[in-house]
Amino acid sequence: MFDVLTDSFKSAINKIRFSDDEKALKNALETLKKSLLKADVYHKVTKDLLLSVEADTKKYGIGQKQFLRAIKENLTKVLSANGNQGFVFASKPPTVALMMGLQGSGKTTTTVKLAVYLKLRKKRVLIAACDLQRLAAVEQLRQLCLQNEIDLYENKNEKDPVKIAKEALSKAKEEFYDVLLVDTAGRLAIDNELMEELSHVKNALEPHEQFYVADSMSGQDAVKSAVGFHEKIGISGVILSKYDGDGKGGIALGVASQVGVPLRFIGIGEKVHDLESFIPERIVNRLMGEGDLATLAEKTTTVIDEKEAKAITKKIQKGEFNFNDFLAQMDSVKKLGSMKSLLGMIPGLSSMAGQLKDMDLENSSEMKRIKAMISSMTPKERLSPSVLNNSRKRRIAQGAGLSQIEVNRFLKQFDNASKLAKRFSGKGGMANLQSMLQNQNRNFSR
Ligand SMILES: Nc1nc2c(ncn2[C@@H]2O[C@H](COP(=O)(O)OP(=O)(O)O)[C@@H](O)[C@H]2O)c(=O)[nH]1
Ligand SMILES: [Mg+2]
Repeated sequence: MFDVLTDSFKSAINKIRFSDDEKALKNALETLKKSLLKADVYHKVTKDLLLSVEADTKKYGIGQKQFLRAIKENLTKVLSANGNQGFVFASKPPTVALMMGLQGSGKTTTTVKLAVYLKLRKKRVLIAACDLQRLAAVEQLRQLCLQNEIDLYENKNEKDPVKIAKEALSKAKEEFYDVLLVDTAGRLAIDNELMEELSHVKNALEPHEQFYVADSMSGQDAVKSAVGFHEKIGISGVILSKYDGDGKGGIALGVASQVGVPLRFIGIGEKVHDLESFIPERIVNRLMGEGDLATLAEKTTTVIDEKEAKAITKKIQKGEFNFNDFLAQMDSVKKLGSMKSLLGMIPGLSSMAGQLKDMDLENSSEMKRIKAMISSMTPKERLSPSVLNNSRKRRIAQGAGLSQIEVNRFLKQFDNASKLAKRFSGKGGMANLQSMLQNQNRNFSR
């Protein structure tokens, strides 16, 4: 997700050798400047960053390592602002978060994404439907909540968002919800009526968080409107939506310093799992192409139960991994988000992420075929892949509407995959995986 920015930093760092002179540093800074501006990083942010990187590199001594250190430290500063990081819970539940933004910025989607994010972390979340401006707004929210099993508070007979917000807060308190997220109305541009409505809702709720959802695709305008909301109502964090649609990505670098509040989350797709927390230290590592194992591990533990993970590892080691396990694993992986975003978090593999097309595992034709095959198997076959003889394979092919060649190919792949998994479930698993993927990558690019 930070492909362009990561390339910017890499190209600059490569301009400096192990130890070097001022001319090389100038050259590297010039390269960095050009690529940051090309990535649409705000000019003042770029300028300030370059000045401090230059000063610090000189202080540390000119060399690649020192340059990298200066970039990392100053980047962390640029990305940080006073305030919370990620999602912070109030000392006394429910934590109340007001979701604000212009119309179409992604408020409703982001509200549901955030609810799903918190639900995966075992929190009870209630959403309040306080956008009464558009007829379809509540219906959209209702559908999203239904699909994702999120509780929604709405009141069809009430026209006043302030009253609905208050009712929702009472419900959240009485029923011991951990979090209340309040979806609000937006306008095409900031206007007094909108601001007044939001202030009333805010005063009624006294929320712990006031999130401003800004559309990455509107570039500097997104930052400007965030500043406007911050001045008029006050915001405690920015969430950048539609970051996936912004090919450059530079906007994320300017939010904290330009608005003066932290960037808290980034929306990277239309699906509910496409939301990532923005923790400056971790993001800096990712920007440098060094991966972010902390976020990856955190994500994995939210979707994979520890006990289940151990059981699976045991099965794999014994060579007992079967088709039921396979389906369960696929379901877990799906919840983690896109393959591309995951690769970006693995050290050494992040450069691959940019080359990968965003694989949609769930909807790929391959996945559909595999699911069709497995659903044509009997329970016994799913448990013990080894019973699959030719006549069984023929039956499965017919049931799934595929050729026997395809079935054979899948079974062979499954067999290889379980052998591989067995190898990786032992020590050095990650290193093996890396070398395998790197080999594969080499084969792809040939
Ligand atoms: N690609 C992409 N689309 C998004 C993202 N967030 C929201 N959207 C889309 O943006 C459109 C407007 O979103 P919505 O939540 O209804 O905006 P609202 O008017 O602020 O509530 C919808 O089509 C969403 O699917 C995102 O992170 N990535
Ligand atoms: Mg909405």
